[in-house]
Amino acid sequence: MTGKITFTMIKPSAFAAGYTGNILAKIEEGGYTIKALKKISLSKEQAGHFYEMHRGKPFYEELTNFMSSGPIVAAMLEKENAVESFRSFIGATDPAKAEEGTIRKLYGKSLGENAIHGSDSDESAERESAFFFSFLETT
Ligand code: 3AN
Repeated sequence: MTGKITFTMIKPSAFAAGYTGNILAKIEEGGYTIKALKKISLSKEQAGHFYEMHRGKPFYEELTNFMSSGPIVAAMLEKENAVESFRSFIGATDPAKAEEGTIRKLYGKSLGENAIHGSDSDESAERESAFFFSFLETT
């Protein structure tokens, strides 16, 4: 049984480029309901906490520097089979390999600056949503 909730972030490069409106519109057109939404800036320490599972990997420094380089937009989304469907909806991690028409293909620049995040499991979706949103913000 898979859950109905996933978590996403519009990354600093996509926010700075002014793609937020287009990306949110595409997400809604894709059938995802926005359950919670906020624009926020992460400190490097907070970004490090969010990406804890990648600590020690070669790209961890680059990733946490980038994710704390400017505002992001965080959202909790609802749809059947949310995690899996949203990951294919946004496209492959590397925008160069992402399917035509996906958010990462349209708005991503590189493996690091790939426009948008999508949770990789129901457990991650829950943890990541709780990282950004309180109970009151999701009801
Ligand atoms: P995804 O976000 O598609 O689940 P992961 O979990 O492999 O991808 O990686 C987490 C984040 O780390 C990605 N969103 C991507 O921006 C970044 N990342 C992954 N691999 C690299 C890399 N080789 N160089 C720079 N950033 C990377």
